[in-house]
Amino acid sequence: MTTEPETLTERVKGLALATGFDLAGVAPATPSDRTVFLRDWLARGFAGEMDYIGRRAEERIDPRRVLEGARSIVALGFVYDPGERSVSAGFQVARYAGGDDYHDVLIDRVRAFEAGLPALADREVRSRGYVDTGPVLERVHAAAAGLGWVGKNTCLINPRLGSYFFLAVVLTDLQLDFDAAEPDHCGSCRACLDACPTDAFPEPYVLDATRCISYTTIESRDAIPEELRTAHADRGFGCDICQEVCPWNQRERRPIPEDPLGLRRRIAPRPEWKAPSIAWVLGLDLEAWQRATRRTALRRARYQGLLRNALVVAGNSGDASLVPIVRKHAEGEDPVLAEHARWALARLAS
Ligand code: B12
Ligand code: SF4
Repeated sequence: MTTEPETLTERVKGLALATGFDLAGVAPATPSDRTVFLRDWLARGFAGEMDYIGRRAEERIDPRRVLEGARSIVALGFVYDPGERSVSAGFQVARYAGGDDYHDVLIDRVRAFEAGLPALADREVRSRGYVDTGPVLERVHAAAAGLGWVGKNTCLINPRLGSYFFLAVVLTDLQLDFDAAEPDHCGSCRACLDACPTDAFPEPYVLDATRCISYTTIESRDAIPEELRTAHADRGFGCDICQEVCPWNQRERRPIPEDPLGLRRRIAPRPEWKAPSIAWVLGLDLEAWQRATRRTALRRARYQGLLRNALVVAGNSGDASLVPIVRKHAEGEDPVLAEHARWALARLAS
């Protein structure tokens, strides 16, 4: 039996999997109605304080402005959910955080992938790879590359693996064969829209980030809007609710791929972040916070942000034993923390 010689695209995808990624697909490096949708989203004010998105909007809309001569985008996926259910621990941390920061772990893999391209193409290759932080709409291109569909919760969902996976993209001047997009499998389901406690979806497929718990607890440097605080419940950093209720994330549907490089182990939450108590978080001084969040994605919320979130969680806990430590923050010098602490004390008293 003879085997067909592999195409360049097949070799490139093989390299991506060998580098440690679970999913790889290819999309054209062109704008689409989906990338243009960003203008609408920004105009509606849904980015909130995330000014960086608007600043490079035109690059996000057209990837050829990011890498001149770009022809293809290789979209890469990496499953992060270690298969453990979230523990309601007092202070809940989103599944993706709490271990080694995925940006650092995966950008290393992206660089290794890029380094392997010239040998496959037998020429110099121009490429630009990103994990999260580049001016690229990763979900849009990953959907076009067949890695999954953008669900009503705006997450990219793979029919086999669900949505608990990170994305990376590599823009390149290689002309590769494009994959077909995955059709939308949401159907009449609206579990995520109904479950969101802050009503962050003004309509299906559209997220108003300013109401999303992931934004209020990680991105926003402001006070958490008072009308949203109760709905935060025990969520102290990020939120997975719109993914937890999604039928495509039910365990029996989702095999966790092999992990020969041990990357998933590194990203999995460290013991102290699996079930942190509210009192422990509220008691962290700056030095202890630095130790506990070293090389994790939790750093993004900063010290003040994490304490602010913990005060909201404390206010929602109904746990009167927290009053003394909350009172300490109410009497502290930071006005944002003091205001959140006063709110928490009032809630605990009621
Ligand atoms: C800013 C940002 C956020 C913001 C805003 C999220 C948002 N939905 O826009 C906040 C802080 C809220 C956030 C939260 C989260 N994020 Co985030 N985030 C980003 C970031 C940096 C940019 C996204 C962006 O440009 N948003 C602007 C909107 C307009 O674009 P978009 O959502 O990407 O895509 C739009 C189009 O696809 C379009 N669209 C597609 N199909 C259709 C169909 C119709 C009919 C319509 C109208 C529109 C439409 O609508 C989408 C949503 O508006 C990306 C990384 C990147 N560079 O892309 C990560 C990224 C999207 N985030 C990620 C993750 C993991 C999360 C969280 C799960 C973290 C957590 N547990 O707390 C949550 C999920 C919340 C949610 N439901 O989206 C992953 C998503 C992986 C995946 N499988 O989807 C990414 C890709 C990071 C990464 N490299 O892995 N995030
Ligand atoms: S919960 Fe239902 S509507 Fe929401 S993303 Fe999943 S399948 Fe789509």
